[in-house]
Formats: sequence, structure tokens, C-alpha cells
Amino acid sequence: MSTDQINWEHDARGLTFAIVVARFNGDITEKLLDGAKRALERAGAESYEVFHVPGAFELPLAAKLLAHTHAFHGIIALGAVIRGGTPHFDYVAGEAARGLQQVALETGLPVAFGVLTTDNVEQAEARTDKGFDAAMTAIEMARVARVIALSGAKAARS
Ligand code: INI
Repeated sequence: MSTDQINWEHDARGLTFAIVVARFNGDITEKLLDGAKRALERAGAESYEVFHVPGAFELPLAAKLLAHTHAFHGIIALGAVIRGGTPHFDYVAGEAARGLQQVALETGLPVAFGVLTTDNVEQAEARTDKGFDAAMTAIEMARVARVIALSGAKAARS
């Protein structure tokens, strides 16, 4: 996604977001965070709050706790899981993806998956613009959720 392009579906005015970011591989995840903040600010988000967790494995629980506050229109989850020749990679990456999707489906709150899963640090470094993209996805899905809610309310009245 171009970092210069803001289309109507990425207008974040009136919307509030939570960003939850893993400290593990922090050199990478702080760049993801910078990108996500830049996207939200450029799109005119009303506000956003940042929450740090130890690693990508902890992202789903933090997202669930945030969803239950009902304070946000969307959540952006950021992490970097780098293979490094250990089976731990598959567990951490798999559970982060599964858990974040579960939170979105169970709570109905958009949760953007901004977790890099790469073989090495170089590949992760090359993909740090995914933080920007994840924030854009969260904005678009927050808008979709709002449109669906309004359509449902209108249909119920008619
Ligand atoms: N956490 C990450 O965010 N990225 C990784 O690459 C990673 N690796 O490779 O182990 C990682 N592990 C920590 C994990 O997320 C948990 O914090 C830990 O298992 C404690 O629950």
C-alpha cells in the first residue's frame, strides 16, 4: 500500500484505536509501531493508545482485554516472529494469528494482524512498512463495521 495514498475508506476521523505491540524483536516492532502511528495520524484518527506486551504470543490476550473495554473502534496488533531455526516459531506465530482472529470473531471488533513472520531479521527489516498497512486495514474495517451496524439498524426500523 502506498504510504502517500489516503482514500475515503481510510478516513479515520471520529475513530479511536488501540495499538498493541510486542517488545520481542523490539528493533523491528518499534518500526512497525512508527508506521502504524503515522497511518493513524495521517488518516485523522480521533485518538489512539499504545500498549506493550512481552511477545507476539501475548498479543491475543491483550487484544481481548482491550476489546472488552468497548473504548476502541479497532485494534492493531504488531509483532515480529523470526524463525531462527527453532520450532518455537511455529507455536508463537500460529497462536498469535489464531488468537487474534478468535478475538475479532468473538468480540466483533476489527483486529488487524500486523505480525511479521519471517525466516530472518533481514526479511523482517524489509517489511516494517506492514505497520502502516495494518493500521490502514484497521481503519477500513472499523468503517465497514460502522456501515454494517447502521444498515442493520435501518433495516430493523423498516
Ligand atoms: N516472541 C516474538 O514476538 N517473536 C519471536 O520471534 C519469538 N521467538 O522466536 O521465540 C517470541 N517468543 C516469545 C513469546 O512471544 C512469548 O513472549 C513467550 O513464549 C512467553 O509467553
